[in-house]
Amino acid sequence: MTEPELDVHSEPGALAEALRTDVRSGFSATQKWLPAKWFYDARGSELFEEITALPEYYPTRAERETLAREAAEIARVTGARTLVELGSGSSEKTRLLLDGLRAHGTLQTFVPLDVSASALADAVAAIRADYPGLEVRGVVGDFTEHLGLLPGEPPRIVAFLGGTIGNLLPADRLKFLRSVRDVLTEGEWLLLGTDLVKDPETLVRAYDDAAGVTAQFDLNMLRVVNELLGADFDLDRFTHESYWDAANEWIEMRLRAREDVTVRIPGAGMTVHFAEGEYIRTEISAKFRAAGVAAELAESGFAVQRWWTDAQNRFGVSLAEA
Ligand code: AVJ
Repeated sequence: MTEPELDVHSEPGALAEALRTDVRSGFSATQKWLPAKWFYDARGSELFEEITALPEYYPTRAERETLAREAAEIARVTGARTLVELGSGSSEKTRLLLDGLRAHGTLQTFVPLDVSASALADAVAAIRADYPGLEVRGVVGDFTEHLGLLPGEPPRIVAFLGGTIGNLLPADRLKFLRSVRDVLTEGEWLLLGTDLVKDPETLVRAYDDAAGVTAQFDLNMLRVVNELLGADFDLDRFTHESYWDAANEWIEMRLRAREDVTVRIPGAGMTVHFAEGEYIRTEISAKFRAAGVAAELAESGFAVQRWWTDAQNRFGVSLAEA
């Protein structure tokens, strides 16, 4: 192996440290919550891959439809030499972009960045095997923190797919888009996937599937807290819910206590009480309108050059220039 397996931008123990900070602040808030990134240990990343194949979970298929149709156009418009993918997970949809950019003849380097080291290692190995000659530089990190460290020759295209931007609160979203804009030079690119507002029933079912995979995914966050902070969450005492917040136009995932529960969390130095019916907000997944996406991109210093959706108008993809 001539290249390093992964660049890891965190010290040993930094993960538990970061979770401790989030648990302390999230569990002392009036409305208890934890950031969605804590779903994604090895098990959580596997469960997410399962979610993407569920009949109810349309975003992955809808986005793939657009990327398959437009990959050649994306390559033609951007002429990118480097593809950076933020929150890449398994990098499966990325292959459509890699194929398009390779066929165009400009692509040299692929930089997948993900918080899950295990998911990233698998993706890096698979892409290296299937794309000989492509330089693959996996980066383990949080896309809200490690953007300054991205390698690769310009022009770069940063792909942020899957609608993951919807997992950030609106204020953090803008901060994040500006930070992406700041690491790019004029003439570089952002490819952004955004799930779109649609009827609430479709949205709610996408986050509460009949097979219960999303429930397992949601509950996995409590298991992560148990593992990293030595907590004693009993997963059977919490139940998964998907809720459409019409005013904010986002889906919330919630873990609701079935009964009064007291949880010891030694790694955070706290004991937390949940009253029966009280819930932890584990994720927001904002849904967008075309005009809103364009406005946020413009406000962050991007010029939107293309906007595409799937045939059923479920999911939007923007190509924006720095
Ligand atoms: C990480 C944005 C792709 O919000 O739809 C899937 C995560 N959560 N089911 C989303 C998720 C519950 C997902 N993304």
